[in-house]
Amino acid sequence: MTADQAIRAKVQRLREQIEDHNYRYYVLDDPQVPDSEFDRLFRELQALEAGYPELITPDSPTQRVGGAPLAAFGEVTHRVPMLSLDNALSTEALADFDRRVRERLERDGEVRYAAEPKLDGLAISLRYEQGSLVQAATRGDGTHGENVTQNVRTISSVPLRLRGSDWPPLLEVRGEIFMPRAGFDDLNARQRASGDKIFANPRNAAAGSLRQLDPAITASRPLAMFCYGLGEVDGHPMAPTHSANMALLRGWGLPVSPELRVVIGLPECIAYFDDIGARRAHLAYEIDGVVFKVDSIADQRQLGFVSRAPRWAIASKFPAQEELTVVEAVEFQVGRTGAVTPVARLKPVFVGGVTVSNATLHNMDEVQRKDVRVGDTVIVRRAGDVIPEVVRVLPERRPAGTRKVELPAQCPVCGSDIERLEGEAVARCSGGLYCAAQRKEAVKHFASRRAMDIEGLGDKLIEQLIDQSLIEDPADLFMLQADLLAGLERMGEKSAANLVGALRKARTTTLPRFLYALGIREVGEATAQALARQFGALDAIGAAEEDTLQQTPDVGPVVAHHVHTFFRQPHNLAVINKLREAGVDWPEGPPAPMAEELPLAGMTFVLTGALSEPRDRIKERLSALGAKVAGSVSKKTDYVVVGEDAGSKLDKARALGVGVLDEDGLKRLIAGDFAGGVP
Ligand code: 5U1
Repeated sequence: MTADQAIRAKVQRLREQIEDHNYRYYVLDDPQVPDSEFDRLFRELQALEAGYPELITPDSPTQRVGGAPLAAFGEVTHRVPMLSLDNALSTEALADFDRRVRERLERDGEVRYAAEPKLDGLAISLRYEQGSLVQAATRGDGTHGENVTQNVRTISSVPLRLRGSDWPPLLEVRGEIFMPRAGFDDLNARQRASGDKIFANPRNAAAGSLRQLDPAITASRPLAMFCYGLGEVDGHPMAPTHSANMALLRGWGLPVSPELRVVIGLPECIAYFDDIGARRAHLAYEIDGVVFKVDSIADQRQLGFVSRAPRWAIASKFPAQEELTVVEAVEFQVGRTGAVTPVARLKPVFVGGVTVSNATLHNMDEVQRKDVRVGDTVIVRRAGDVIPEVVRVLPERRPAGTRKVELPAQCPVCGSDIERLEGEAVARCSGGLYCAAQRKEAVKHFASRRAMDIEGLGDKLIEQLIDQSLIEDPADLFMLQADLLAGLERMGEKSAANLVGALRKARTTTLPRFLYALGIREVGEATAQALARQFGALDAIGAAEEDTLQQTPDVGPVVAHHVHTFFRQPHNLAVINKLREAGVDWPEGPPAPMAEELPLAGMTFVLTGALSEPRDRIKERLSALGAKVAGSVSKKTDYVVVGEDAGSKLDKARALGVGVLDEDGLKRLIAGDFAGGVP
């Protein structure tokens, strides 16, 4: 084969692969590879076609927007085409975009951009005539989409009629239909329970739910929508900027991203991208980047389009969150409470901005459900700071001779029997503190920031201390001498002396921290605080019977049972005595007033923005006064406490009429005249 023929063959092969993936992704809603793999093939084809433009054909996947419409839905023609976006995969690419925009506009100063997250969903066009929703259509190939009106009407966030009366008589809005994470998890749990298909990610779940021929099925699926653009508009002037247009849409009752902001120039674009990237894992829905649009509509007109994408917008993408790799081994890790977790050891792969070589398989039910085997090619996913996980296996790539993964009968660390109780997903090593793995995890938990907060005592050091039998339990930590510590790996005299100082300091603690540090099953920080408040003293908690323990707010029979059992184990009591003898101490007192008598009892706070103290400390203080601290704002929230750069939570508080306090206001509230009630 000549070099020319080889290139032609390569181009042809790439087109076939892309078409095949496109068909599975867009038509069957059943992709075989992650987006990153598809993007890679697409970019490879684009690069080859750029080098050999004579090979470009009108039917190349690079020359069209999306997949073919499903035959069963009616076809809709988009009079104003539905565009797609060019991608920027690096800061340099974003800077190039900004430079091109400024050059084309012959602008000396900075450009104003509208910025918002790029949702991982399905593009949609809604047509309102005289204020009523008359049609909803998918993008399809950009000019012809599918008529999914009946299905979209079932999405509660899409208004069937616009609010007010100053809207254009003809208004087409474009946006994204998506499935929030919580809804996705619920849907998959329901699908699993009924033995139906499990969706690989919220995007596929949204697409699969919208493309149902029976609208009753769509109605049962938790879909949502945000609007991000306009199509055909007639009979009424719109605003001169994109951001103002979005504000108009919002006013007419259409959902628009609460994260939409106007940013000025490249540095603010980058700051916005970084901020959304940092908050990405905590958003209620999945996003895969940020879209920047030139805000001025006049500037947008001047910039125009190139084939399928506008010159005035760009999608800045986050690094891929899903990648393909191979399972090299499946091992079993033992946690603090003895839980035995299967872990896939992977051929290292760069995903979501880091190299991943391990992924959790959660428990044996998951291993069996996903049927992960050594040698399998798998999709691994890493979202934000979440632990990487195996999404699914690619069965067509399974080599011959693989075997199902079995739960070992004995603990891989201490050899004790592994038990799996009837009806429980989790298997446990029965070795207790005999098991070095459980001891290591117990000591790590004991020393952690929210427990005894022993500065400088990292995981690696704890592992050395246990492996070399220098400590048996947390109490032994307080006997450690600087000269012994200085001889350990990665330790010097200075860090050893610092650690001894930190241990001395950590001896004085609080009862809630000490209780939490003990690592009693199901006793998190909030429960430890509640128990400490209820009983006032450790011995009183240890002596309490299960029904007395249950009188503590939020302590049910399971927690009460774990606490009761813990204090009936002689080895636990021995460790507590040893800790007391080593000088670990905390103030005790009489039982606190009943929870409902506390000054902030029954109140719910939400903390947001950059606060001057760690959130944990503020949370601790509010809990001690009887308040709850929630993660999101709702009508039930009493106060949102705002620090600097507070974002969407502050907006939501205002929208719902929830009280807003700055830190001074909170201090006044805490220190204030409770007898007179709270402001
Ligand atoms: N957030 C957002 N996503 N998204 C997708 N904005 C946005 N704009 C788009 C697309 C395809 O297109 C514009 C050119 C209207």
